[in-house]
Amino acid sequence: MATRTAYRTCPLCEAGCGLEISLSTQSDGSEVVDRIRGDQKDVFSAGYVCPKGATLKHLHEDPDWLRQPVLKRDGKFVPVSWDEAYETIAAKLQPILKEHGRDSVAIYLGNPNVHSLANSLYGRALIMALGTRNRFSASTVDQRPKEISASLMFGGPSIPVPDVDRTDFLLMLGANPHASNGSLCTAPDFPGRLDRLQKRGGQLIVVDPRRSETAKRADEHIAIRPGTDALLLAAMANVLLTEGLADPGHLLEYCDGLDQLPALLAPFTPESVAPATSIDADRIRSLARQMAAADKAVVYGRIGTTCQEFGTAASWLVDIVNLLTGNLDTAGGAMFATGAVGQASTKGKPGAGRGFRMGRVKSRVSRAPESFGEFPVGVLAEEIETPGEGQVRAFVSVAGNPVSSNPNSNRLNAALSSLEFMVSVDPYINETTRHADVILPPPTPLQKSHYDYVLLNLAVRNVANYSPAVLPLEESQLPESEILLRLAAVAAGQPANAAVTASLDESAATLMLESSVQDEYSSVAGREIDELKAELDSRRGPERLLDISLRTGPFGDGFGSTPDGLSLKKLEESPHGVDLGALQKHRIPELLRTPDGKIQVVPEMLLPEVERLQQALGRELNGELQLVGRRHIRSNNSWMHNIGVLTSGKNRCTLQIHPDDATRLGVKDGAETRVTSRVGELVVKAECTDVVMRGVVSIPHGFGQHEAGVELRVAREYDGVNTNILTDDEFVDEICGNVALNGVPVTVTPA
Ligand SMILES: Nc1nc2c(c(=O)[nH]1)N[C@H]1C(S)=C(S)[C@@H](COP(=O)(O)OP(=O)(O)OC[C@H]3O[C@@H](n4cnc5c(=O)[nH]c(N)nc54)[C@H](O)[C@@H]3O)O[C@H]1N2
Ligand SMILES: Nc1nc2c(c(=O)[nH]1)N[C@H]1C(S)=C(S)[C@@H](COP(=O)(O)OP(=O)(O)OC[C@H]3O[C@@H](n4cnc5c(=O)[nH]c(N)nc54)[C@H](O)[C@@H]3O)O[C@H]1N2
Ligand code: SF4
Ligand SMILES: [Mo]
Repeated sequence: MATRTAYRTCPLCEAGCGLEISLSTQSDGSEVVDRIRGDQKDVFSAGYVCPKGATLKHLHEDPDWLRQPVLKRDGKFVPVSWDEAYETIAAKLQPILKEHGRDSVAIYLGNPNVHSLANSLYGRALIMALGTRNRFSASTVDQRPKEISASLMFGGPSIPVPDVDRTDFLLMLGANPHASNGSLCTAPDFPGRLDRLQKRGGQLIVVDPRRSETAKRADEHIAIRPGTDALLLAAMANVLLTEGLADPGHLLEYCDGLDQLPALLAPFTPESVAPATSIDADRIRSLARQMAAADKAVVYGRIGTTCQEFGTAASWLVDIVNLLTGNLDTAGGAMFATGAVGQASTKGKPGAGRGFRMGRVKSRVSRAPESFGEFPVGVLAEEIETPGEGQVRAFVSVAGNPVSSNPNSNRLNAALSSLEFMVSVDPYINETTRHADVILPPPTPLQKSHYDYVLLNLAVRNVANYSPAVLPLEESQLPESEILLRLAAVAAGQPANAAVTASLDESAATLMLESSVQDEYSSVAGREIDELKAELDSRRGPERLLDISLRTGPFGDGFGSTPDGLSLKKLEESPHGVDLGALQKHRIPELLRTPDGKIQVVPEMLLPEVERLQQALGRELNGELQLVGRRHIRSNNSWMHNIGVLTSGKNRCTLQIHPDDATRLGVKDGAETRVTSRVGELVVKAECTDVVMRGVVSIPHGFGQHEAGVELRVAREYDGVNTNILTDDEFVDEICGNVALNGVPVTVTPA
């Protein structure tokens, strides 16, 4: 019988749904989870949950989830104590650092870091302690182009989100929220929000090379050739400008460079982009007119527009079309969320800032540009393979599975096996971590507290939601904040013990408070750090840092100056979350961080991109097909295929191919089919279906966990392939090196 109900935000994807978790007490006093369902009272998700939400129980009970560190001895992983694990790491890492310098160690941070409070707050401490330039993350197989385009335009990475709850017209490119639940747009029950948009008479138009689950339910699906979204958007902007439909509304006075747009986009007429995009010129023209005519309209682009050859240009043009149609920074358009943490107080902040720079440092081998302090993941393998000063000899992965998620997997796989030392902070022995010498496992999601430190800054409502851990740690486990801080201690040449990590934690809190009291616009400007620290009770670790962020944030209690404001205590008393209202319009100019306090409509860095786009107008395919990805509601990138209830049923890892292409190439439905790209080759079952347009094939990512040494008993058996064997580390969005995972040229033959 259930004896307790706990509430917890689901940390698995960006939607952040509220969960209601029923537990019962066993005869030995321990608790087990009986059931997980949507929390009807959650202020944001109101009971919505997808099939993955309930599997937090399965993750917690998964026998393959490591409960204590493991160390590789004679090629086999054996359990060891935390002390032994860290001693080994120190013994291996320190000599490499001493002999070859800080850059000889690379670090990769994967996607779950942004879904973990501890990692969002302490990942940086580890990076600083390592002191390497060779930093990588999943961001460069994901949203980096959007971060760059937004930073160039607005001076900082403020990314506008579509105001789905109030818009009348949503033009969605390269996103499939019916599977993904949305991204760079935190919106629990995204599908329900789209239904409501249509029910109130609004329109949803989906642009995608595949008739995705979202496209099927849209008012219209427009099939587009992969990689050509920037051309479509440039042509729409061109129509708006030439037909006198462009009107940025209240933003006009904050625009710098608007007058350059007409000449710049003149070559991109609907007629000129029609062949490349394979969208009718008349439809492009009417789409622009529809956007202009709608009272509240918004363009939203996601993975299909960022993980492609022209990701940065497409991301920029999404915001240009929103700007030109008067839909940027207004209700029902593209709006800026005000997160309760992670943003400084917004009161009274002037627009001017230092602006955005990238490429200050270049990677050693192929001179790829740094952005946000990271190199693109596409160059990781060559940094390991290429001898010479600065060669990467040791590797740290935290919550990442790059062998599965990064391009040219075979190459990266081989590179990782050549390392002198590798340590992974990860619960599983998978394609990547099997190469590690030591694996440090985090607690399960039910054993961690949660606040979505990063993604609530991209939500369609202003919301704050904290959940304490539901279940206690086992004796053999450590909190993930402690795991990361101990690793930081070792990297800094200090002992990995609780005294050292307590002092690192103290410094983190002091630093955070320092930057607030020194900020003249902060609610605690000029106050004493010790006085503020005294107010933080006995909190330590992520909870203390979160409390500081909340209290000094835009909705915070200012440590007493705004007594009704937010604090962690207030969130603890609100298990269903705190609703802070609809997104606020007219955040511009206050949020701009450009040097002149204006929107850079035509960032100089993008001028060569426009030229590159022009060259793409006349491009033809040499009889190759273009490979794109896809997601399924019961997947989560590469790491949840070990949960049987999520992998049961029909095989999902198929090559979708249009029946006309299949006939032409002699490919039979259900038959083993060979797919070859510049870098790799694999054999996969074909699924002949007209959901993909002619000339396009699709394979989902995250499958193919059969490699020797992988200890995932369910996932190993799944009949799937790793599509990133085909994706190409040299096929990138040139401006930032973000990998073009979509639109990869491939040939297809019967196997
Ligand atoms: N072809 C193709 N490739 C893609 C994509 C695509 O669309 N197509 N999508 C890309 C995108 S958007 C992304 S974000 C990347 C993701 O790329 P990655 O982040 O590299 O890969 P994930 O599959 O998310 O792997 C997450 C890892 O974190 C571990 N993990 C899970 N929870 C925790 C935790 O709480 N703590 C720690 N320490 N570890 C944890 C898991 O065991 C797993 O090893 O993949 C990219 N790759
Ligand atoms: N169930 C589930 N949910 C997830 C994840 C997961 O793996 N599974 N991963 C999470 C992560 S890390 C992320 S980043 C988000 C991603 O969330 P989404 O961006 O919604 O990702 P997808 O569902 O892959 O949808 C991308 C769509 O882009 C289309 N596409 C491919 N190439 C192009 C192109 O050139 N142009 C256009 N217009 N479309 C193109 C594909 O056909 C596909 O339908 O999902 C998150 N949520
Ligand atoms: S959509 Fe599913 S996986 Fe994502 S937060 Fe909600 S329940 Fe969790
Ligand atoms: Mo992602």
